[in-house]
Amino acid sequence: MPRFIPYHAVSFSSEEQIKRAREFYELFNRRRTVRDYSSQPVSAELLKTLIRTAGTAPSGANKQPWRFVVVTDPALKHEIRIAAEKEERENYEHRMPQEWLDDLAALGTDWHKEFLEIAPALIVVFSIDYEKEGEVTRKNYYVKESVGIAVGFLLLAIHNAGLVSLTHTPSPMGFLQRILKRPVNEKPYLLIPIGYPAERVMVPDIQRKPLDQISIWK
Ligand code: IYR
Repeated sequence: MPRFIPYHAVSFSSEEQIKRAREFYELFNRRRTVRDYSSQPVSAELLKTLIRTAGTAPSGANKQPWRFVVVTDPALKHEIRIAAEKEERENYEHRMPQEWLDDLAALGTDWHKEFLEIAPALIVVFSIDYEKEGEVTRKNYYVKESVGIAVGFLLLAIHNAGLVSLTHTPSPMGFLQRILKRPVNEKPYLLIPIGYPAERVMVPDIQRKPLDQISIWK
């Protein structure tokens, strides 16, 4: 028999609801991906709370198929940077088709990834497709969706705390499993540098699609 406990919704008047929804939107509409970091440290205490928030995400059959590996050790960050730049250089110079490079031109990205060393912390997110319990293999469900939602929560928690982040996707990412010594059932999903922006940081002038382009009402 499943065990159920009472759920108490947080309740607001409709005015409060609208105000809270607007404020939430305005706060997160200010979030931008930042690629230039200061080396100012972020406390472990703060990082733990941000990861706890990510861990509140819903997941397939509540398997919570994620692992957040926090890297602050300069030698490890250096090793990750060298390995990521090796792959990314190959991507930018040989593997990415021209159309992709053209699409990235507006963002000004290239294979140099200094931020992997300068940012005070990297959160490397791993997705877990299955768990071994002795001889038995138990698989997880909707792993990509679940981890994606958890990362969304993490990005909002980071922004809410006045920090900045970047969803970095070095490809292929196998080197993270090797450098961070994670088991074979943990697959690198995303690498998130986190910290404070460099002084006078600039971000690309990009626009968000308006509501009528992202929603359909019937
Ligand atoms: N992984 C590369 C390239 C890259 C790809 C996309 I799609 C972006 O939105 C940004 C970058 C990199 O991290 O530079």
